[in-house]
Amino acid sequence: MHSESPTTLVRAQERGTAGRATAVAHPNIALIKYWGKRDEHLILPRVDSLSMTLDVFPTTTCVRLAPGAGHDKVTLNGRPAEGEALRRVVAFLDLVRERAGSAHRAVVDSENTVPTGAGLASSASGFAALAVAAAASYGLDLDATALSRLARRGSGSASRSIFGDFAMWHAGLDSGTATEADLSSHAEPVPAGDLDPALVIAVVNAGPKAVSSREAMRRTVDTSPLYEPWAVSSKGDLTEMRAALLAGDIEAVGEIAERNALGMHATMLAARPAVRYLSPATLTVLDSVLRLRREGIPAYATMDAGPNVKVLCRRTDADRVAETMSETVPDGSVLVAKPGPGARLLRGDGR
Ligand code: 2P0
Repeated sequence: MHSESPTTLVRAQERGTAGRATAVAHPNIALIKYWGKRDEHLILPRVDSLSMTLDVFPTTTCVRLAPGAGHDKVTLNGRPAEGEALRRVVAFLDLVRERAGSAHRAVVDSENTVPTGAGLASSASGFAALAVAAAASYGLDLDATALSRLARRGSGSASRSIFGDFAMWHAGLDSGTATEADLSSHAEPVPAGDLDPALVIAVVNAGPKAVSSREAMRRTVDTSPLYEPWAVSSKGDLTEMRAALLAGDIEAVGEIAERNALGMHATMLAARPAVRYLSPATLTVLDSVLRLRREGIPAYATMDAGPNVKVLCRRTDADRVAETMSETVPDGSVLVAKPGPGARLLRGDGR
């Protein structure tokens, strides 16, 4: 497990070169899902969520201040960013500039190692790395909690990728001022007992999604009669999940994660019009997961805003589970991930 303490995570002035910093962050997969916002501008969620940060597919992002430049220059995987992707990065930099009292534009260069079309979202690792690198390059000295809050403003799930292993993102205070709500909504590490988990990722379809998760969440909250009941039951799931993690009980962790994810998809299916990310291939994989369980292997599925399935199991069972997944989706690809580290600055700005 990765026990990087928040206080050692980032001291921008010590570890970043003034005006330039490079950070690395990994994606995370939620075991208790974030689905639904109560404030779209501040990205405040309706529910608490809890995730495992992965040890695969880091995003590495360099932010360099460009005094005198008239606009930000953003490159994603070697290509100039445009459209919505550019708009979101510039809006995020505006937030950092406002806090730093700086008017300098920046040059952002981000490399994401998720294989093209792997069907894994990169916004969590992307905005976590951007938050850490941008804070350091603009001279903001933020602790891990403040970085999590900042990363949240780029993409909700990025708040969790600031931390390694297991992290819980607090929905935050629902009463009081916007500032109080903002301050109270951040992730924190979650203790786990003797648990040696793996997530076997079965990529059944690498194509782009028909409905963005942002739009799908909005539609679900606005129109699904199942949303509120799921949000209520998710509270109980989270309490039980924390206890199961602490007890190192992989069966309980898996059962809770699976029911929470299926419930989230049920809310979408009941939205008007319905949002359906699960494909026939997804259901075939879910059948295989059930079969593994009948054979005595604790394996449990979770799905996000897409058809791909992540199967939680013991690390010692990961090869067997991966083999079964490869047989189940011969045209897909299968990857094995384990708990990974939190976001961090690279020393000496090395890349
Ligand atoms: C999660 N997902 O908890 C949930 C489960 C997808 C399904 O977080 O609008 O890209 O940028 O805050 O973080 C995907 O949502 O959404 C997501 P925004 P984000 O991982």
